[in-house]
Amino acid sequence: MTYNLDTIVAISTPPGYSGISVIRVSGSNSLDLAKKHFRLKNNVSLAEIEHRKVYLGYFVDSQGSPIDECLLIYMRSPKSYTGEDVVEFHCHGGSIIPARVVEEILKNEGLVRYAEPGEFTYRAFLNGKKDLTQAEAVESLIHSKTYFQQKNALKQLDGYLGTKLRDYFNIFEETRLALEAIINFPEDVENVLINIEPTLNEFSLFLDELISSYNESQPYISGVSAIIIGKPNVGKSSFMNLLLNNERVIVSPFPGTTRDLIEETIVLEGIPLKIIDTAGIRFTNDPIESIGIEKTKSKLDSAQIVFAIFDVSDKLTEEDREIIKILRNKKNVFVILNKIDKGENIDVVRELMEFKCIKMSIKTGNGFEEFKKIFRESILEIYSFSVDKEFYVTSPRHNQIFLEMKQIVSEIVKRKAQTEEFLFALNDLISLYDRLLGRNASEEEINKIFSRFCIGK
Ligand SMILES: Nc1nc2c(ncn2[C@@H]2O[C@H](COP(=O)(O)OP(=O)(O)OP(=O)(O)O)[C@@H](O)[C@H]2O)c(=O)[nH]1
Ligand SMILES: [Mg+2]
Repeated sequence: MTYNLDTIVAISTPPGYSGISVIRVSGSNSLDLAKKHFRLKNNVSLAEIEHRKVYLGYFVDSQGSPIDECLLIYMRSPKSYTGEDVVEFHCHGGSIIPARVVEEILKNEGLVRYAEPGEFTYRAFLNGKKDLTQAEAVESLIHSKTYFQQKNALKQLDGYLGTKLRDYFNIFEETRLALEAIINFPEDVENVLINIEPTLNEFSLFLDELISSYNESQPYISGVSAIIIGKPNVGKSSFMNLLLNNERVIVSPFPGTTRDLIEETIVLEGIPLKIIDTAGIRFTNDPIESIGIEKTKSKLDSAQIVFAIFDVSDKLTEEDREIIKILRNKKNVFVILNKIDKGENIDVVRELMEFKCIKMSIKTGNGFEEFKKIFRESILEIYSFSVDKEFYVTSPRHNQIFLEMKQIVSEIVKRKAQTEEFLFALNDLISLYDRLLGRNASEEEINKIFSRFCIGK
């Protein structure tokens, strides 16, 4: 994407039936376009449009015929999202109106063109309204799947990273200037004492915190892989359905119903789970079912969490014992003693005591709340998430920069401050900070970030 001064337009709300739809225009022709396409209720067009005032009227085509009743808001440069003159038409949604509004605006050839994906935010970044981490936060916020992600993205949007690092980097910058003077003009500069070590040490601790927060946030961002296993007919697909809260997987009273792997993504207690329902593990001559069982075993190897289901109302079979053996080699196992509504065989409970067990009736939903509670507590323990940090790094790009900063800092604290080597290292550190905020990020890097955006953002 290259920046030019074209005025751009796009629909900023998703397509489809909705109460309202927002059409956003940004650039120097916005105000003229608003004057041309907006009429007040009494059919009078506005000679002057005030900054940040809401007008009720009509969006009209070039002949002055109304297309929709709408609200108009004008935000004068630089006090707008993009930093340019911005006009928003809040029209009704649906398949016709937003498209017609844009179509009419685009008929003003040479004055306006359709925006590229992410172009509004890109302009906000180039006009200094947002640093790169804040621009990235817009995308994270929109695509948040969990409250965790949303909460962090909002802090990032607020400029958390830039603000937290600014104080350190002001000191690094001053030090760099002083060092340059000392090294380049030793005669002219009085002996200045550079004592940057305490700041570096403190900064190093802060980096540790950021880096560990990234590792901790990963399960909450990319999700955790989970698998449901058990012999045929114990209720695996019923459990998957309960988690999905719908009838996605076929359930039947006949063993062997699920023959292939069924994969879904759900959010369970704030954790995104990529969860697989499997064919029951048993000894079978059916070649198709055997393939399913082989696949189950291989998926089981890579799964981070296992939900193993047993029928607590019946006796354990050879197949159950096979599964118990497998479970002994797995971490993060949740054993579900299902069909408690049909009765409880105390031998089953005893044989499975070594695992974290939850008695349940998947059919009636009894025990599901208890299951979720145990799941939540264990997950917090497994992913060391007990201390709530102020902020979690969630972007791999940010984490990579912090790792590189950490490496430089670890090396320079060992060096003497008054040397050229120290100055070079300090330069590298500062240029990483600039890269983080997008001040000297490569065009390729910037394009990669904004290509993830959708039109209208
Ligand atoms: N009574 C009772 N029946 C249940 C319970 N959970 C599941 N079932 C029944 O058990 C039968 C098998 O359920 P499924 O969910 O298909 O079991 P599965 O483990 O996926 O079976 P396969 O795919 O064949 O391996 C169905 O008739 C369910 O209605 C429960 O808690 N209590
Ligand atoms: Mg099944």
